[in-house]
Amino acid sequence: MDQTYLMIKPELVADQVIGEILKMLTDNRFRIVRMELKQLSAETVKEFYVEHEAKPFYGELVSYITSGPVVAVQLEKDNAVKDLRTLVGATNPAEAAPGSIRYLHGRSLQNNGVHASDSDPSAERELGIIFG
Ligand code: 3AN
Repeated sequence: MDQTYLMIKPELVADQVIGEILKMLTDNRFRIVRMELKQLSAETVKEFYVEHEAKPFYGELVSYITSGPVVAVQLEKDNAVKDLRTLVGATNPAEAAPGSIRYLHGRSLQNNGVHASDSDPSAERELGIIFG
């Protein structure tokens, strides 16, 4: 079965909307196989977002993701990566499809609520970094 990684970012954890997001996952037939409330270190987040290392927003991205605990979720479903990206919506909440997680819960391009792996190799890499 295909696997993917979802990360509920600190602002949504702080706002207690984890339950709503988990319900959207299970309503869409994702199976939660592992889940942890975790404070990530700067080292872990830098490695996780290494593809953005040269971008102007990298420093801010690292401080934002380490600003409080995230909920790290390993999910299983046929076509997990593609189906989760669809449920999550576009990176910019202003462009996310109505009903998607970022449409409902994202606030800005940076504070867009959740992260979802963008390919099978990314999912494997990200699950390895977060869960070891
Ligand atoms: P996605 O999370 O949809 O795969 P990426 O990988 O392009 O999007 O971006 C990773 C994270 O970096 C985003 N979730 C967002 O928090 C932040 N980000 C992306 N682009 C920008 C930007 N132009 N300005 C500020 N933050 C950004």
